[in-house]
Amino acid sequence: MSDPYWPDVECIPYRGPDCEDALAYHYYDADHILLGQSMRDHLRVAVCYWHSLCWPGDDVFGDGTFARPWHGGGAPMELAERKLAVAFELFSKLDVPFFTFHDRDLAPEGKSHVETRTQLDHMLELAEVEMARTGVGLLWGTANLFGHPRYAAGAATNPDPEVFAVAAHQVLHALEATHRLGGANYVLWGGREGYDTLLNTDMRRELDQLGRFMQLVVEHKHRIGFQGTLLIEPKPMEPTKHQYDFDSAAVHAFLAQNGLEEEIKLNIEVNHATLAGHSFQHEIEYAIANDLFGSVDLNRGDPQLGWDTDQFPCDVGEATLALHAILRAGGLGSGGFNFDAKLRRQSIAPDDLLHAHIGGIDTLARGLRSAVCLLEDGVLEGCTLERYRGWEAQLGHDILSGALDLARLADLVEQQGLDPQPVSGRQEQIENQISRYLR
Ligand code: XLS
Ligand code: NI
Ligand code: NI
Repeated sequence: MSDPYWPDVECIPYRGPDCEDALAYHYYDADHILLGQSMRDHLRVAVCYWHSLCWPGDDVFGDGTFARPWHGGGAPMELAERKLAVAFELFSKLDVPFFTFHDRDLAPEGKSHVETRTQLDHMLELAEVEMARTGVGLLWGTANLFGHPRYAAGAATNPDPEVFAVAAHQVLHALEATHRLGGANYVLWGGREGYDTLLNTDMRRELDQLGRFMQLVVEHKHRIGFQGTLLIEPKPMEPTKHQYDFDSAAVHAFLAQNGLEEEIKLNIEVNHATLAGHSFQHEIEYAIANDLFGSVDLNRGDPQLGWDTDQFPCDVGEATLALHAILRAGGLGSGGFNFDAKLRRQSIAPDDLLHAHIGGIDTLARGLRSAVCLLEDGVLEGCTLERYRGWEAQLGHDILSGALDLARLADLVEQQGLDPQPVSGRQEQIENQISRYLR
């Protein structure tokens, strides 16, 4: 057992908004009941293994800045074991119910496929012990199909079928690992499933390969009896110029084309929504409206930078509107809020990792409290219902039921002399009302 990384920190307590202690939750009171459910169960918070434990703080211009003791000075598997101990120290000190991981975060790649598998198995055994000891569960697992040079031209969409096969081997084991750890979901993020240039790309062929890959994963999920939800995480670009899973609508079309709408849902990431030119709320609402909502990665971009900066959330208004939509749709189900978020490279103090998560979780908790009040008072329901009231009357029914064809509809307009009058959308009034509800 290695030494604790935060020896002076106990489990982060809830202390309320007036407490001055920065190492405390000011809004996230895990056991507090809202709408008949604890905040813990409403939010299903997860900490991600990769940015928080694996990433050294490098970027395309510079080396790692973090100097984590478990990043060097030992054999790869020894470092993986040290990292696991710190990971569970972090999860349990933050008192979060879940974590998320890629296969390669947990165990490094070996010299052969068999060694890779054996190393992952060994780490899974240790993870099982830590999960039992701390009570931390797995929100989702995934496979890293973008880091190794073999995946430079994609995994499932690679021009070489041998790369497809190696990716399939990797996903089979990552899926089985997730199943073994009792994961609630399994995520497929198409990191390099796209193109850098169309000049050498056969798009039809690559989309067919991706469809086949997803069908193989679905079949295997059922074969092993994995009860969790399969999720695709849309992202428009980066690292590729264009990713096929561009946004929720593009993934929706892909799923429909491959008959997979009942099998695969969406993991919506805030920063990916904005990179695609949408708002986070848009992606959530689109997924809900099409029965595709699965889970959330709650990391934001920077309004002035056009890339995936993966920052911790701090916008209570944005969290409120997302939670409002999710609660109205019946809650997260097997999904959760995963902090797929990175520190800034200058945040090199050990406790920066704690502050970052505390702030993100408190932002989410404020969003939840505000959304619950909005819902209880029916603020948005009221004005939306009112706006569509006409569709509840005879004309609306007759149009949608098919009772009127185009010609009869046109006749009716003349016979009844229809003269609909514009009504106010009241956007500013609604915005003011929401702002009064922010907690
Ligand atoms: C990258 C993605 C990635 C997925 C998991 O932009 O967000 O972190 O969530 O592979
Ligand atoms: Ni993500
Ligand atoms: Ni991302």
